[in-house]
Amino acid sequence: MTHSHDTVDLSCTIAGVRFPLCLMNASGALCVTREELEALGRSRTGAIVTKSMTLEARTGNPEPRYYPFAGGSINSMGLPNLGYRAYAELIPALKTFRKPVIASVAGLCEDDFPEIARTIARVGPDLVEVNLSCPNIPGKPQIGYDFEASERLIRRVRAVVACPLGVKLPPYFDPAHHAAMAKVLKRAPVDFLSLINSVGNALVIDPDRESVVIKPKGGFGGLGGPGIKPVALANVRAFWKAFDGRIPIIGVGGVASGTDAFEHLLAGASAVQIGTAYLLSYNVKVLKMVAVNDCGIPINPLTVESQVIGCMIQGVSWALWENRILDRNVGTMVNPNLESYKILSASDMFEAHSLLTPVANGGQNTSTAGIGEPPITPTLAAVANAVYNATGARVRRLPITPDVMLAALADAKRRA
Ligand code: OXC
Repeated sequence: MTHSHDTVDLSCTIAGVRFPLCLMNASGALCVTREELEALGRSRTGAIVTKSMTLEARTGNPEPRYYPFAGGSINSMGLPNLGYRAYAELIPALKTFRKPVIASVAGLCEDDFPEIARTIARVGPDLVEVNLSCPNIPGKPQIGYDFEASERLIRRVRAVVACPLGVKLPPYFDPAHHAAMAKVLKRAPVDFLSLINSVGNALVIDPDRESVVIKPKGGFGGLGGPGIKPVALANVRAFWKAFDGRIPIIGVGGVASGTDAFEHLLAGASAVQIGTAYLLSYNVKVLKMVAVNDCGIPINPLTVESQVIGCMIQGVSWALWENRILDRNVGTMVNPNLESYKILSASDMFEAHSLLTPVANGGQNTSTAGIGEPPITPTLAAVANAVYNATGARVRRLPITPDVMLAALADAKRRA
């Protein structure tokens, strides 16, 4: 990094490949589909990192499989991806965005890795990142914890890939393991390291529901977000030392601010990837809402205001979370329970104000006015309009989840 009078140069070079910016997405979050990858291409990210690809397309593990909470997130996505053939077709188009494309390669068994890598390397990604650390495939241990298997696998992939090759490792928690893996990586060898994947097989429990929060593997999943930053920094530092600073490291884990990224650079990283925080950046959050209603002269304003605020909560819940899936043949709702039918929770609560305009409604003194639907329905449009005012993107689908936001942003860009 260099600093001149009025600009900061945040470019970097990894294994001979120049990155216009040393910040990029981490493989996993919002980099599965063509739309998501193209959105990265249009964005200012320093590279486009694909979701880890497997031999066949995968829908991934059953829902719920991702759960954000105050300390970060837990996931057990189970490698949902389009399959390597689809990415082989996509990569040439992604290269037109004129920033490095990193193809992340995974597999369900050792033989998958070289097979995928051979084909993918031919379509010209700038770098290949071999994922040795997905914790979420039931019955498949993380390869990175088996040093012999890792070495065998890297050698086989190395033999079929000419471009810079790196590995995405799981976190290690003991210097003996850092040393053992560093030996493997020097022998194999690789050109760069991505450190770290999520902290595997963590468990988050919701005490109110007396239940784990994700379904696959009995609730065990990969931990991401702010809580894992110290573990990530320790791994970046340990491998930087083991290689005497002679291998480029991409730091991943707990990066949500410039300071977090800077800490990774201080630990020894040349670039930084952003996972959980990138996913959350497309989450729409309502911070404050004011509802103005005219329902005549309320006999008990407090009750009416409470009713209005309740309606606003329902409206925001509908706008941002509730996704009722109907069986089109019989018209019944097929979301089986509140695990797969999300609603607004206490932590999503916003500052809500109700203003009543106490005017006579023109009827006789005893006439009554409803205040049920009126405050709910416009709330949905108000949220969508606020999104439009903030981003310039019109959302026409509910609930406004990150994928809907991404599609709306792409649409706005096309129309511009
Ligand atoms: N790490 C991965 O390598 N993959 C994903 N999750 C994770 O934490 C996944 O798809 O499950």
